[in-house]
Amino acid sequence: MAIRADFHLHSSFSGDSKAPMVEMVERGIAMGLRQMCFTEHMDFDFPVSEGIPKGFFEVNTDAYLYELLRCRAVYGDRIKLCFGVELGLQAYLAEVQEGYVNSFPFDFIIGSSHLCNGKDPYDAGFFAGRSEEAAYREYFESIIDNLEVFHNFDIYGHLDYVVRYGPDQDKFYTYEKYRDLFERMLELLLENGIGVEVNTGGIGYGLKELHPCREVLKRYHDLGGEIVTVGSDAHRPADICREFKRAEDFLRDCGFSYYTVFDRRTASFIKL
Ligand code: HSO
Ligand code: ZN
Ligand code: ZN
Ligand code: ZN
Repeated sequence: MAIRADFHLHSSFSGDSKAPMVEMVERGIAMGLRQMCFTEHMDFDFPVSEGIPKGFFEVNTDAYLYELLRCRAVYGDRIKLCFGVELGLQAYLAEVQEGYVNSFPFDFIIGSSHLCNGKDPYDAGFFAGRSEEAAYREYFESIIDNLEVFHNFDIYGHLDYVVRYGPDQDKFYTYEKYRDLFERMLELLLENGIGVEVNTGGIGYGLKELHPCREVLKRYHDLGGEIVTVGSDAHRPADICREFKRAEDFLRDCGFSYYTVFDRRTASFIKL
């Protein structure tokens, strides 16, 4: 059985996507999906820079929900459409994040690290003047900082997102090098019932593997972790379900015989 739910999708309600929601939905139906969960960007206090004006990654959640409900009315007999958000986490924003997630009837919330101590790994400056390993460590440490103060989300998105942008990406990246940090991260995820996302979007950046790397997902499984969603992180119709066969093999190899979907913040499990 193929994976028939894509739980990480953007449309034009995200600052960095131009794709109309209806085009995403039509492509999802054509690909044979049974469920799609939109997870538009909501990154509070994202730094302003060239090409990123104030509020760029802050979804207009009312407008987004209105369009999602309209799509449900049109396509609801062909596909289940879920109301999600990708919340860009920063530890000092814990209260703002808590208020936001409680203000809308979300089905699913991804917590993601797009910033690390206020800096964007997407900018080359994040890596300048230090080793790649030092930059990756700072990023993983900031995930731990987030997990120590905020838990009101369902899964951590693309746990090793930072390697997309490193000078050598995942060429020299191993679980071993960051073992101490991953162990703490996984402990906090398990303690708080937060799952791990298999994000296939990194392949488009030239990575060898999906997010997170194999050892991280294996270790999450071996420690008793059960919540694993799959998402393409598509920002345009052509990327929906991208590398999903690979995600299926990856899940099996890490010990999972199912994947997870969410409805009204409640998990259910679908056999692979
Ligand atoms: N957060 C985006 C990538 C990015 N663009 C960071 C600018 N800064 C990933 O969807
Ligand atoms: Zn994006
Ligand atoms: Zn993201
Ligand atoms: Zn995303």
